[in-house]
Amino acid sequence: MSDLATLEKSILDQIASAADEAALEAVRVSALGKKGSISALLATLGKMSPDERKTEGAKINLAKDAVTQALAARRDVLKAAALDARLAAETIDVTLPLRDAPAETGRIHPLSQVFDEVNTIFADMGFAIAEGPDIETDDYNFTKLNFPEGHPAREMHDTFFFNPKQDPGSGAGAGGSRMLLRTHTSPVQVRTMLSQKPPIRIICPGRTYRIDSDATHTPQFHQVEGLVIDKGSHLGHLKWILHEFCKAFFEVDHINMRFRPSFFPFTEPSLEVDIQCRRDKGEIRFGEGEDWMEILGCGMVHPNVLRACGIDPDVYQGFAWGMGLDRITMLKYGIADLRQLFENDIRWLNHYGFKPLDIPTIAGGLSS
Ligand code: 2U9
Repeated sequence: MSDLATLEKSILDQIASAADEAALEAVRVSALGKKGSISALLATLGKMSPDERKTEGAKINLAKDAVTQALAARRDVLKAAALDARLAAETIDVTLPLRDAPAETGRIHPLSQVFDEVNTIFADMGFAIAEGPDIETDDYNFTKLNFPEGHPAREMHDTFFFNPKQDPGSGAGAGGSRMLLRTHTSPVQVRTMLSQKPPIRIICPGRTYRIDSDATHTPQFHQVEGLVIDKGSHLGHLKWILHEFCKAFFEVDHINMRFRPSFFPFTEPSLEVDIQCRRDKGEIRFGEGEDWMEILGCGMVHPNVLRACGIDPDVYQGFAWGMGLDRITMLKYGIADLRQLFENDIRWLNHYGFKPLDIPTIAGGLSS
């Protein structure tokens, strides 16, 4: 056997026994690469006589073609084998039990769900949602809302005040710059009135703080307040809005409401609102029964408040309301103890919480 025939046979044997594509590539490089054995033979042609080059060149090129074809054929075989191996390794067991999809895991806290429900109802009526900081000035939290100096709600037992600034003139009353944790979301309405021209239609949901801690109070709680300012706003509009809200929130077609006179510094007249209900073995039903339950406070915005916020009370009037979200969450979802809302007990949350995709909509039903 000639040297060329021996070399060709040796290369074809290596190709046939290459176990994978990487081994095959190594054989290709050792034969046809720049420093490969066949390339080296081709390089010898330059030194041969023209006749010798013709015969030897044809032989070497035949060997090169045979090697090239064998490489291509083996590559196809190895590729197909690699694909078969991958398909075999990646088969899935369709009988395995399903894992919870991400959208099914975790639960939305009932309070968060109620925030979404309330926002959805008022947004559907055309209200914008306004937010503001939890840390406020005495001025925005009290003074601009017509709380007279020395009003009990300003006292230390109600309000979380921050330390006064070093300047002795920055106490609670002096300039109203002393910082505090807002005791209601009303400063958000103040900020809105100072920055926007009427008509204004906003709701202000958020966290609020008071120094109060017992079975029915937590130092941090949640409110939603509403404000409408326009030239012809009146108590009839307020009554309609609250009536529609209560029906939508408690998901009943009919509800009786009772408006009782009350007092708040920021509204005149001021009213407290009860809804009719039936208490039955620890369960409460709305839209029926003989009992009344207080759920919110409201009134016409006091002219002093409008004036303090840059709105002329001789041109504009408005109404506002406020309600505690923790309480209406407990009422709607049958939660017996307020403190459960704040405990972050995962077992409780799995029971009372909502699925992440149960997003409340007016059309789709709020809690269904
Ligand atoms: C501005 C003017 C008026 C907001 C109002 C109430 C009545 C009210 C309580 C309900 C339960 C607070 O969480 S609670 O204890 N709130 O009764 N809130 S009117 O009136 C405003 C607000 C802002 C500028």
